[in-house]
Amino acid sequence: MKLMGVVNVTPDSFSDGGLYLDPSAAVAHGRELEAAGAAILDVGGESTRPGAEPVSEAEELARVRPVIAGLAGGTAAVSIDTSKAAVAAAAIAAGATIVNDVTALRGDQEMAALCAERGVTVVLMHMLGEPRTMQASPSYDDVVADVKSFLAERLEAALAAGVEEERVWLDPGIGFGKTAAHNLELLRRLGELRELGRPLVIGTSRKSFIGRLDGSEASERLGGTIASSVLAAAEGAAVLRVHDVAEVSQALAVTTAVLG
Ligand code: PMM
Repeated sequence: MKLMGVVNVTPDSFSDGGLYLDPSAAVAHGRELEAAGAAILDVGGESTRPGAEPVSEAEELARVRPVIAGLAGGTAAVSIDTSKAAVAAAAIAAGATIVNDVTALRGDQEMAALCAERGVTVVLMHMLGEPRTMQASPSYDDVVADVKSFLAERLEAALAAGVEEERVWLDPGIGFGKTAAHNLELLRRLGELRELGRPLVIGTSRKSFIGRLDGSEASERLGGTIASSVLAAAEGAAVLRVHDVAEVSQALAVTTAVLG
Protein backbone atom coordinates (compact mmCIF):
# COMPACT_ATOMS: atom_id res chain seq x y z
CA MET A 1 0.00 0.00 0.00
CA LYS A 2 1.42 3.35 -1.07
CA LEU A 3 0.27 6.80 -0.05
CA MET A 4 0.26 9.50 -2.73
CA GLY A 5 0.36 12.89 -1.00
CA VAL A 6 -1.42 15.76 -2.76
CA VAL A 7 0.60 18.90 -3.52
CA ASN A 8 -1.79 21.29 -5.24
CA VAL A 9 -0.18 24.43 -6.66
CA THR A 10 -3.49 26.04 -7.57
CA PRO A 11 -5.51 29.04 -6.39
CA ASP A 12 -8.81 27.13 -6.55
CA SER A 13 -8.61 23.43 -5.61
CA PHE A 14 -11.59 22.57 -3.45
CA SER A 15 -9.87 21.78 -0.18
CA ASP A 16 -6.43 23.40 -0.31
CA GLY A 17 -6.63 25.96 -3.12
CA GLY A 18 -4.27 28.90 -2.64
CA LEU A 19 -2.38 27.42 0.31
CA TYR A 20 0.75 26.40 -1.59
CA LEU A 21 0.88 28.73 -4.62
CA ASP A 22 4.33 29.92 -3.62
CA PRO A 23 6.80 27.26 -4.89
CA SER A 24 8.83 27.19 -1.69
CA ALA A 25 5.67 26.68 0.39
CA ALA A 26 4.60 23.86 -1.95
CA VAL A 27 8.03 22.18 -1.73
CA ALA A 28 8.03 22.48 2.06
CA HIS A 29 4.54 20.96 2.17
CA GLY A 30 5.66 18.11 -0.10
CA ARG A 31 8.64 17.40 2.15
CA GLU A 32 6.31 17.26 5.15
CA LEU A 33 4.09 14.74 3.37
CA GLU A 34 7.16 12.70 2.44
CA ALA A 35 8.32 12.68 6.09
CA ALA A 36 4.81 11.62 7.11
CA GLY A 37 4.98 8.56 4.88
CA ALA A 38 4.08 9.54 1.32
CA ALA A 39 5.77 7.25 -1.21
CA ILE A 40 4.56 9.50 -4.02
CA LEU A 41 3.99 13.26 -4.21
CA ASP A 42 1.33 14.25 -6.75
CA VAL A 43 1.96 17.79 -7.97
CA GLY A 44 -0.92 19.52 -9.75
CA GLY A 45 -1.22 23.00 -11.29
CA GLU A 46 -4.76 22.81 -12.64
CA SER A 47 -7.80 22.35 -10.42
CA THR A 48 -10.15 19.58 -11.51
CA ARG A 49 -12.85 20.40 -8.96
CA PRO A 50 -16.41 20.48 -10.34
CA GLY A 51 -16.98 23.71 -12.31
CA ALA A 52 -13.26 24.57 -12.56
CA GLU A 53 -12.15 26.49 -15.64
CA PRO A 54 -9.13 25.18 -17.56
CA VAL A 55 -5.78 27.00 -17.13
CA SER A 56 -3.30 27.81 -19.91
CA GLU A 57 -0.31 25.57 -20.53
CA ALA A 58 2.10 28.41 -19.69
CA GLU A 59 0.40 29.10 -16.37
CA GLU A 60 0.24 25.43 -15.41
CA LEU A 61 3.91 24.97 -16.30
CA ALA A 62 4.97 28.02 -14.31
CA ARG A 63 3.15 26.65 -11.27
CA VAL A 64 4.42 23.08 -11.28
CA ARG A 65 7.92 23.12 -12.74
CA PRO A 66 9.77 24.72 -9.78
CA VAL A 67 7.88 22.53 -7.34
CA ILE A 68 8.76 19.32 -9.16
CA ALA A 69 12.38 20.38 -9.48
CA GLY A 70 12.40 21.10 -5.73
CA LEU A 71 10.85 17.77 -4.78
CA ALA A 72 12.68 15.44 -7.18
CA GLY A 73 15.56 13.52 -5.70
CA GLY A 74 13.88 12.93 -2.33
CA THR A 75 12.70 9.53 -1.10
CA ALA A 76 9.23 9.95 -2.64
CA ALA A 77 8.58 9.53 -6.35
CA VAL A 78 7.12 12.63 -7.97
CA SER A 79 3.92 12.45 -9.98
CA ILE A 80 2.56 15.19 -12.26
CA ASP A 81 -1.22 15.61 -12.21
CA THR A 82 -1.89 16.95 -15.69
CA SER A 83 -3.69 16.16 -18.93
CA LYS A 84 -1.35 18.31 -21.08
CA ALA A 85 1.57 16.58 -22.82
CA ALA A 86 3.77 19.69 -22.76
CA VAL A 87 3.33 20.02 -19.01
CA ALA A 88 4.01 16.30 -18.53
CA ALA A 89 7.15 16.53 -20.71
CA ALA A 90 8.54 19.45 -18.69
CA ALA A 91 7.63 17.70 -15.43
CA ILE A 92 9.43 14.51 -16.53
CA ALA A 93 12.47 16.59 -17.51
CA ALA A 94 12.36 18.12 -14.00
CA GLY A 95 12.26 14.69 -12.34
CA ALA A 96 8.68 13.37 -12.33
CA THR A 97 8.41 9.62 -12.98
CA ILE A 98 4.61 9.24 -12.86
CA VAL A 99 2.00 10.96 -15.05
CA ASN A 100 -1.42 11.17 -13.39
CA ASP A 101 -3.85 12.00 -16.21
CA VAL A 102 -7.47 12.48 -15.12
CA THR A 103 -8.52 12.25 -18.79
CA ALA A 104 -6.87 8.81 -19.16
CA LEU A 105 -4.85 9.96 -22.21
CA ARG A 106 -7.94 11.37 -23.99
CA GLY A 107 -7.22 15.07 -23.30
CA ASP A 108 -4.11 15.53 -25.41
CA GLN A 109 -3.27 13.54 -28.54
CA GLU A 110 0.45 13.64 -27.72
CA MET A 111 0.19 12.29 -24.18
CA ALA A 112 0.16 8.53 -24.83
CA ALA A 113 3.22 8.60 -27.11
CA LEU A 114 5.09 10.84 -24.67
CA CYS A 115 4.46 8.47 -21.75
CA ALA A 116 5.45 5.45 -23.86
CA GLU A 117 8.62 7.09 -25.04
CA ARG A 118 9.73 8.32 -21.61
CA GLY A 119 8.89 5.04 -19.88
CA VAL A 120 6.96 6.67 -17.04
CA THR A 121 4.20 5.14 -14.94
CA VAL A 122 0.76 6.35 -16.06
CA VAL A 123 -2.37 6.69 -13.95
CA LEU A 124 -5.50 6.30 -16.10
CA MET A 125 -8.57 7.74 -14.34
CA HIS A 126 -12.25 7.47 -15.16
CA MET A 127 -14.18 10.71 -15.56
CA LEU A 128 -17.63 11.17 -17.08
CA GLY A 129 -17.55 14.37 -19.14
CA GLU A 130 -15.19 17.17 -18.09
CA PRO A 131 -14.69 19.08 -14.83
CA ARG A 132 -16.74 22.11 -15.93
CA THR A 133 -19.88 20.02 -16.37
CA MET A 134 -19.26 16.55 -14.94
CA GLN A 135 -21.51 16.87 -11.88
CA ALA A 136 -24.52 18.14 -13.89
CA SER A 137 -26.49 14.86 -13.85
CA PRO A 138 -24.22 11.84 -13.98
CA SER A 139 -25.96 8.59 -14.87
CA TYR A 140 -24.84 5.02 -15.56
CA ASP A 141 -26.45 1.65 -16.34
CA ASP A 142 -24.22 0.07 -13.69
CA VAL A 143 -21.54 2.43 -12.45
CA VAL A 144 -19.02 -0.29 -11.60
CA ALA A 145 -19.46 -2.18 -14.89
CA ASP A 146 -19.32 1.09 -16.89
CA VAL A 147 -16.18 2.33 -15.13
CA LYS A 148 -14.59 -1.11 -15.49
CA SER A 149 -15.18 -1.29 -19.24
CA PHE A 150 -13.93 2.29 -19.66
CA LEU A 151 -10.71 1.48 -17.76
CA ALA A 152 -10.24 -1.73 -19.76
CA GLU A 153 -10.60 0.26 -22.99
CA ARG A 154 -8.16 2.99 -21.85
CA LEU A 155 -5.66 0.34 -20.72
CA GLU A 156 -5.83 -1.19 -24.22
CA ALA A 157 -5.36 2.27 -25.78
CA ALA A 158 -2.29 2.91 -23.61
CA LEU A 159 -0.78 -0.46 -24.57
CA ALA A 160 -1.53 0.18 -28.24
CA ALA A 161 0.42 3.45 -27.95
CA GLY A 162 3.41 1.56 -26.59
CA VAL A 163 3.04 2.06 -22.84
CA GLU A 164 4.23 -1.06 -21.02
CA GLU A 165 1.49 -2.84 -19.11
CA GLU A 166 3.53 -2.89 -15.86
CA ARG A 167 3.56 0.89 -15.97
CA VAL A 168 -0.21 1.39 -15.96
CA TRP A 169 -2.26 2.10 -12.82
CA LEU A 170 -6.05 2.49 -12.92
CA ASP A 171 -8.35 4.80 -10.94
CA PRO A 172 -12.19 4.84 -10.88
CA GLY A 173 -12.14 8.62 -10.33
CA ILE A 174 -14.12 9.09 -7.14
CA GLY A 175 -16.12 12.33 -7.55
CA PHE A 176 -15.51 12.75 -11.27
CA GLY A 177 -18.99 12.67 -12.83
CA LYS A 178 -20.56 10.60 -10.05
CA THR A 179 -23.30 11.05 -7.50
CA ALA A 180 -22.58 10.24 -3.85
CA ALA A 181 -24.37 6.90 -4.38
CA HIS A 182 -22.15 6.11 -7.38
CA ASN A 183 -19.02 6.83 -5.32
CA LEU A 184 -20.20 4.62 -2.47
CA GLU A 185 -21.05 1.79 -4.85
CA LEU A 186 -17.60 2.01 -6.48
CA LEU A 187 -15.95 1.81 -3.07
CA ARG A 188 -18.19 -1.09 -2.00
CA ARG A 189 -17.46 -3.07 -5.18
CA LEU A 190 -13.79 -2.16 -5.66
CA GLY A 191 -12.94 -5.85 -5.83
CA GLU A 192 -14.56 -6.01 -9.28
CA LEU A 193 -12.05 -3.46 -10.61
CA ARG A 194 -9.16 -5.54 -9.29
CA GLU A 195 -10.09 -8.05 -11.99
CA LEU A 196 -8.53 -5.60 -14.49
CA GLY A 197 -5.19 -6.87 -13.17
CA ARG A 198 -3.51 -3.50 -12.62
CA PRO A 199 -2.83 -1.57 -9.39
CA LEU A 200 -5.78 0.59 -8.32
CA VAL A 201 -5.38 4.22 -7.27
CA ILE A 202 -8.19 5.63 -5.10
CA GLY A 203 -8.73 9.27 -4.20
CA THR A 204 -11.50 9.89 -1.67
CA SER A 205 -9.65 12.57 0.27
CA ARG A 206 -11.96 15.35 1.57
CA LYS A 207 -14.36 14.75 -1.33
CA SER A 208 -17.94 15.94 -1.38
CA PHE A 209 -19.58 12.49 -1.11
CA ILE A 210 -18.40 12.64 2.53
CA GLY A 211 -20.09 16.01 2.98
CA ARG A 212 -23.29 14.62 1.41
CA LEU A 213 -23.48 12.16 4.30
CA ASP A 214 -23.06 14.62 7.17
CA GLY A 215 -23.04 18.17 5.82
CA SER A 216 -19.33 18.63 6.53
CA GLU A 217 -17.15 21.17 4.70
CA ALA A 218 -13.98 20.03 2.88
CA SER A 219 -11.82 20.98 5.89
CA GLU A 220 -13.98 18.80 8.18
CA ARG A 221 -13.77 15.51 6.26
CA LEU A 222 -10.75 13.80 7.82
CA GLY A 223 -12.84 11.11 9.52
CA GLY A 224 -14.61 10.23 6.29
CA THR A 225 -11.31 10.31 4.41
CA ILE A 226 -9.78 7.85 6.87
CA ALA A 227 -12.79 5.50 6.86
CA SER A 228 -13.01 5.39 3.07
CA SER A 229 -9.22 5.03 2.69
CA VAL A 230 -9.04 2.13 5.15
CA LEU A 231 -11.96 0.39 3.42
CA ALA A 232 -10.37 0.93 -0.01
CA ALA A 233 -7.10 -0.52 1.28
CA ALA A 234 -8.96 -3.53 2.69
CA GLU A 235 -10.59 -4.02 -0.74
CA GLY A 236 -7.17 -4.11 -2.38
CA ALA A 237 -6.39 -0.53 -3.47
CA ALA A 238 -2.66 -0.19 -4.16
CA VAL A 239 -2.30 3.59 -3.93
CA LEU A 240 -4.33 6.05 -1.86
CA ARG A 241 -4.23 9.69 -3.00
CA VAL A 242 -4.68 11.79 0.15
CA HIS A 243 -4.05 15.25 1.57
CA ASP A 244 -3.67 14.06 5.20
CA VAL A 245 -0.80 11.62 4.86
CA ALA A 246 0.19 11.36 8.54
CA GLU A 247 -3.34 10.58 9.71
CA VAL A 248 -4.15 8.07 6.97
CA SER A 249 -0.74 6.44 7.41
CA GLN A 250 -1.47 5.90 11.12
CA ALA A 251 -4.93 4.49 10.35
CA LEU A 252 -3.41 2.04 7.87
CA ALA A 253 -0.71 0.99 10.33
CA VAL A 254 -3.36 0.10 12.90
CA THR A 255 -5.45 -1.70 10.26
CA THR A 256 -2.45 -3.75 9.16
CA ALA A 257 -1.40 -4.50 12.74
CA VAL A 258 -4.87 -5.86 13.54
CA LEU A 259 -5.62 -7.70 10.32
CA GLY A 260 -2.05 -8.79 9.58
N1 PMM B 1 -8.74 13.69 -7.53
C1 PMM B 1 -8.43 14.97 -7.72
C2 PMM B 1 -7.37 15.34 -8.57
N2 PMM B 1 -6.63 14.42 -9.20
N3 PMM B 1 -6.16 12.16 -9.66
C3 PMM B 1 -6.45 10.86 -9.49
N4 PMM B 1 -5.72 9.92 -10.13
N5 PMM B 1 -7.48 10.44 -8.70
C4 PMM B 1 -8.28 11.32 -8.02
O1 PMM B 1 -9.22 10.89 -7.33
C5 PMM B 1 -8.01 12.72 -8.18
C6 PMM B 1 -6.92 13.10 -9.02
C7 PMM B 1 -9.24 16.03 -7.05
O2 PMM B 1 -8.77 16.30 -5.77
P1 PMM B 1 -7.91 17.62 -5.38
O3 PMM B 1 -8.59 18.80 -6.02
O4 PMM B 1 -7.95 17.69 -3.91
O5 PMM B 1 -6.52 17.44 -5.91
